[in-house]
Amino acid sequence: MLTLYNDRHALHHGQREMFRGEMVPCFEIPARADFVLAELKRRGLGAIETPAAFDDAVIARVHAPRYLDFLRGAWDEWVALDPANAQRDAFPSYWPIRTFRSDVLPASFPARMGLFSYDAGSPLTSGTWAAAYAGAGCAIVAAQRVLAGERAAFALTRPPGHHAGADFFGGYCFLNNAAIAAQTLRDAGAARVAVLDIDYHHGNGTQAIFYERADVLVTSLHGDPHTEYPYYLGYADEQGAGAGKGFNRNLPLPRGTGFEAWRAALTDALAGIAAFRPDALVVSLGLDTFAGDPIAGFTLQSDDYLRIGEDLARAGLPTVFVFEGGYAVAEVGVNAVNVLEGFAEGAG
Ligand code: SP5
Ligand code: ZN
Repeated sequence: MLTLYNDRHALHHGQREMFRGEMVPCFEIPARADFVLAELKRRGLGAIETPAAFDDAVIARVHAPRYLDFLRGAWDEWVALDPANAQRDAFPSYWPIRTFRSDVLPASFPARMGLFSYDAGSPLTSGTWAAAYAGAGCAIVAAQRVLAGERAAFALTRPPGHHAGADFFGGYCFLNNAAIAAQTLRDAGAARVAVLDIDYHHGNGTQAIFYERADVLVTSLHGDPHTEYPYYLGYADEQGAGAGKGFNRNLPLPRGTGFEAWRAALTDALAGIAAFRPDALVVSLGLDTFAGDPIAGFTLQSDDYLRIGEDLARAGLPTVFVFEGGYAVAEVGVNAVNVLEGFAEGAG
């Protein structure tokens, strides 16, 4: 399988994140992508390329211009607040919850940082924009290559994307790579695109971006938000709105779910996708469903990821895989490549 690798991913390198009142070492670290790349090479799964250049217009069709302006300049504004900030990751301190305005763009950088985010767990670093932008390029080119006839392609990038909405970051995500891939497929002529999100956490950003659209079906399998991050979205009764009514599908599963029950939900998800008759599939490939994941609660084993790849191949669709979560760093390479190899074998 063709891989589009973001060779700038390590420019995003958060040190610590807020967790229950203390700053703990980041889970979303550069080594994650390094392990996946090393495993791809070790198993010789296919060509690995880095896009030299790409047309970035689609990014502004997914994300709001004022959010993109903010992200592009955020690090420089953070350092301008205080030169000592050059040694500290940027975090929001204020958020406009209900009753506050979001139409006014404050001059204050910390105020804008809160306007464009929803948690304190997603450090913004000196190279976050460069890494996220290059990663979006990998998603764009992966989609283009699939449209040009590749059976599948894998965007190997970080930071991840599925929690990022049209105008906010959070959940370690800044640009929504899966949404950007899906929009690229639509713009190039795919009439209907399905996004299947198998990260442990609900893909709230992807859901929100396509919630009122009937051309992109979003389906997500994830830990029940009653107890699991991102808590405020991802429930089964969220089925889309307006023209998008019926084109969003959430399959929340209880913490502790094992592969048998998880796979039954995948079968259900794939049946819904088949009924939609999409021209292409985007898979938000999170590996934090693994039993050994430090921040998640399902119990999948490494071999199970081969079966997932085989099941996905049976959908018979041109497929773009986008790397999302997965924090058992030493195993994330094997688990990711197991999905891709299972798919490649299943696709014949
Ligand atoms: C892309 C992705 O998987 N984002 C996940 C963001 C989760 N952020 C909240 C993490 C909560 C950390 N819990 C630590 C538990 C330590 N035992
Ligand atoms: Zn996740």
